[in-house]
Amino acid sequence: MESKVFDFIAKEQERQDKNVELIASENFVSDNILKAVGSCFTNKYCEGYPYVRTTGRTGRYYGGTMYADELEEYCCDMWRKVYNTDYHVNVQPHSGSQANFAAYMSVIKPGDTILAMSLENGGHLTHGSAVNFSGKLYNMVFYGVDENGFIDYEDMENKIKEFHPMVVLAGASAYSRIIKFDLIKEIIDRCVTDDYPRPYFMVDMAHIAGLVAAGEHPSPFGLADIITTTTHKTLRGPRGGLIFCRPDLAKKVDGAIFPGTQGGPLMHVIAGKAICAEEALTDDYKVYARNVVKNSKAMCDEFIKMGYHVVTGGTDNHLFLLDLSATHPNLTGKMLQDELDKNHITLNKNCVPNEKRSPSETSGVRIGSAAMTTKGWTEKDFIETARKIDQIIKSMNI
Ligand code: DSN
Repeated sequence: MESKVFDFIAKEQERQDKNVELIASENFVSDNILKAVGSCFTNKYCEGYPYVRTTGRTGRYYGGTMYADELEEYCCDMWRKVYNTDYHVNVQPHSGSQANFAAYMSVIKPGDTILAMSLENGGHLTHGSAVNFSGKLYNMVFYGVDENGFIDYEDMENKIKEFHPMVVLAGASAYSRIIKFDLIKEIIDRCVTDDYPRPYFMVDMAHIAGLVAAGEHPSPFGLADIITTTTHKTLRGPRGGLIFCRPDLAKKVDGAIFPGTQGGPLMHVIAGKAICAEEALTDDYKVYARNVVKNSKAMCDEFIKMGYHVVTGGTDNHLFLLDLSATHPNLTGKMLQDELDKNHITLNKNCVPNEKRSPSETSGVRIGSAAMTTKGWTEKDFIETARKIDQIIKSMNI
C-alpha cells in the first residue's frame, strides 16, 4: 500500500541531511539503532518484568515473551556496564518525563517537597514547571544560579535547611558547566539533623549522560540515590528514558514504572537502547564524547572573541547559552531562531538567567555540539558556523 507518510519521512530526511543541527538535546542515531527501533519487537506486548535470573521467574503478563525477556535483561546488563555500576536499572521509561514521574512516585507522595534547579536558570520542564505534572503534584522549591550564571550551591544549602525537601534534584537542560555531584552530596550530609532525615538525592543527567559514560563529566553513581536520563541526547540512542537506583529502591522504582505510571514497555525502543549501550562502551564513542566537548568549547570561544555574551563565560560540556540581552537588546531568541531556520541552521530559543522576556520569546539561544560532531564536524567547522551566525545577526540590522 502507498502511504503519504513516506513523503513526510523523505522530507524530514532531506531536512536532517541538509541542515546544521545545533539543538543541544538532539543527535543522529546509528543505522543499527534505526533498524532495531523499526523491528518486529514493536509488535510484542510485555507488561511486567523479565528478571528471570534475579527472581527465578518471569513477571510478564503475556505469553511469548522469551526473546523480549532475553533482550531486556541484556539491555539492563549493558547499561550497568556503561556506568560501571551495581545500581538497579529500569530500561522501560518511554521518555525522560516518564522516568522522572516514576522516580518521584517511587519515593515521595503528592504534596511532598522537591528542591530543584529553577527553570528560568536552566532546569527541566519536569523539575517543577507550574504547567507540568511536577509543578501541580509536588511542592516545588528552587535553587538558582549566581550573578555569573554558575549553580549557587550556597542557595541550594540554604533552601535545604529552610524547606527540608524530601528530594534534592540536580540536573539541567541548559547549563554549560560541570555539576558538582560530590559537593551536593556533602551539602546534603551537612543538612541532615535529628529533625530532618536524609532526603533522596536524585540526579537527572539527561543532557550529560553521554559525557558521564565517556568520563567527560563527573559521575553521579555512588553519590545519588536515583538517577534518571534520556537516551537520545549526548548518548545518541533512541528516544526514551532510563532509571538507575540504589539496589534497595529497585522494587519501588519498578513498581512506579509498571503498573504505577506505564503499561507495556516499548520493546523495539528497548532494543535500540541496548545497541546504544553497546555503542557507548566502544573506544570510538569515547573519542566522540571528547570531541563533542572540544567542539563546543571552540565554538563558544569564537562567539566570545566576537564580543558575544556567553552565560558563565564558557562551557565545560556539549552546550552553551548566548545571552543577547546586553549585546543585542532588541533581538529576541525567537527572532534569531526563525532567521537561522531560513538559513538552514537549527537551534532553539532559550531563557537566560534574569530573563525579562517570556519563554516563547526569550533573550537567548542554546547551542549544542553533539549532533554535528556525530556528522564528523571538527573545531574548524564549528568556528566557521559561529562566524556565519554572527554574519546573519549583523545582516538582520536589529
Ligand atoms: N526538552 C529537552 C531539552 O531540549 O533539553 C529536555 O528538557
